[in-house]
Amino acid sequence: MGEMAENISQNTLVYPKDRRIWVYVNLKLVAVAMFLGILPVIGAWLWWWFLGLPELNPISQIPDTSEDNPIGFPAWLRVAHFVNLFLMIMLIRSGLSILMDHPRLYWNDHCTPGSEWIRFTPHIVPKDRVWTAKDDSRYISPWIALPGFRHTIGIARHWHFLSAFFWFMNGLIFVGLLFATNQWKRLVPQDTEIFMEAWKVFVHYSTFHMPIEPDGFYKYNPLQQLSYFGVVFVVAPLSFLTGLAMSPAIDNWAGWYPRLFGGRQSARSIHFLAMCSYLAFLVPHVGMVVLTGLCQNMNHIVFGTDDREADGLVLFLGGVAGIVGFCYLAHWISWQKPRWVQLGFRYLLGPIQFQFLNRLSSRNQYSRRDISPYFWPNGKLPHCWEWEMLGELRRQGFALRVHGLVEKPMDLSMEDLENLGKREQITLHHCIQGWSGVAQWGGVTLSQLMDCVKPLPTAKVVVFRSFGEGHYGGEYYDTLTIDNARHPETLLAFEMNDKPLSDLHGAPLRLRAENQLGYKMVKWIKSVEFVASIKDVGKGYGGKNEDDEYYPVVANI
Ligand SMILES: Nc1nc2c(c(=O)[nH]1)N[C@H]1C(S)=C(S)[C@@H](COP(=O)(O)O)O[C@H]1N2
Ligand SMILES: [Mo]
Repeated sequence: MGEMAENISQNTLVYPKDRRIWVYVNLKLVAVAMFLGILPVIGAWLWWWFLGLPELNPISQIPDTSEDNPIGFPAWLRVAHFVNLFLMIMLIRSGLSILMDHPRLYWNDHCTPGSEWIRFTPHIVPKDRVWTAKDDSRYISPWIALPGFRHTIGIARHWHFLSAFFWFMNGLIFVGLLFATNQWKRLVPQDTEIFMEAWKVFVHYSTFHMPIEPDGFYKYNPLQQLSYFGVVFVVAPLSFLTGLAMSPAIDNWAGWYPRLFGGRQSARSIHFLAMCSYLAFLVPHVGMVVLTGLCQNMNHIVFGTDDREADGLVLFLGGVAGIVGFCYLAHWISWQKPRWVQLGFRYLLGPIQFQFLNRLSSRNQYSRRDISPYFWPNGKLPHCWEWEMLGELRRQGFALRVHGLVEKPMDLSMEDLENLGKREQITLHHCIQGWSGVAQWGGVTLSQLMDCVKPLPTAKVVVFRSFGEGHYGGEYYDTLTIDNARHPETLLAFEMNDKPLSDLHGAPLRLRAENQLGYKMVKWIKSVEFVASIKDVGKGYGGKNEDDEYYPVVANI
């Protein structure tokens, strides 16, 4: 396996020897992107040479101090702006940790190695041996990412979703108050002339002619207005919507939803590009704030006043120091008190996960044509004799133990299971790390099994135990709530793409729970137990990954 010693607990800081991160992009794409980026600048220069510097509409420079126009920045706006800055930093830092867990971006849902348009790893996936998605994850420095290091996606996702939740709320309040007051007039274009005016300003900037700026206390210049509008009303909603398009519960419920963005992986790519556009916005945004009267601009957005003292700037720098302090605190909590992060997420956002996402049926079905030619493997093959001695496709000599809080505990052979009936489905698999793949699965539904063994009313949780071990050693297991076990698409699968399950993908039996992430879908299952609570198994957090890697117990986002 990879460069890192495998038998470590996540709390141990490990610097793998190979810490290379490099960006390998499809060169044609870079050329096209550079060309598209440079095109407007070339246009601006040509305009200047042949038509001269365009004259700016003088009205756009004169402050309009009439009653119905925004004057200055109210407190809610200034607070929302700062909260947004703070949460964006949290989102980007944790997002980078998530990205590095599957450091490849695609425009197709199959994620076949080599089909990515950009990768952040020097590795080319070897074809002559098993290379799991976990082998593929990269190290990222904690100076850049939260929590950083390698394969810390559990914690990173908790920070990401907690921040996303508050960021979304902050955004709703911000946009709501924009329209409840006259502040929307700063951002929303009111006639189409603004595009031409913005272009003229662009010609000025690109040819290094600073135009006379309007006082931002009253209004923005047209280019500024359009770019702020784009960030608030295009990039931000797009980030949110593409984020949702990565959820297994949503995608397997409404197949049209991820297709709006070109599929689940395109949504992930767009999510990443949206982050890039924020950063691309941030550079000129901060640059212009500095160049066009730093102290005055800072007073606008900090105190809501229009004078030139330095106190706004000073308080803002204090705020930035506060953010840096919080980043350090978040890093410390992530490594010293990771359970707090896991449980913080569970108690704050778990109820939403249960109320909305968990109820969606995974009714969306793909067709055989959609089946992925490549399906990333994950996990370690079992190496215990009970599994190794099983005959013919691991089916002979196998008996599934079904026990615990049930009326009729049973040992079921593969034949017994097949005789219960078979359901087939073609669905999109979502690994927590970021990759996906479409496959056909055939197996017996958990409902059918439950009808046989008759769980007692006290049984609330179903435990699936594996012959295999977890990433950091010890038996791999995971749990489903009784409700998720009853979903019609929850299967004990013995077939993948019309063939008996292979060793790599979980022979003889593996779980399919289509509204959940991949780590819930235990492979190489040896037993199914009904218990009263997740507290009754392992360390009590709901599964091997939940225990060791602080993954969430409900995995529908
Ligand atoms: N026993 C066991 N089951 C496991 C895992 C594992 O490590 N051990 N990994 C899980 C994860 S993270 C994923 S994404 C899926 C991957 O299934 P695949 O290898 O068939 O693609 O299996 C899940 N089941
Ligand atoms: Mo996974």
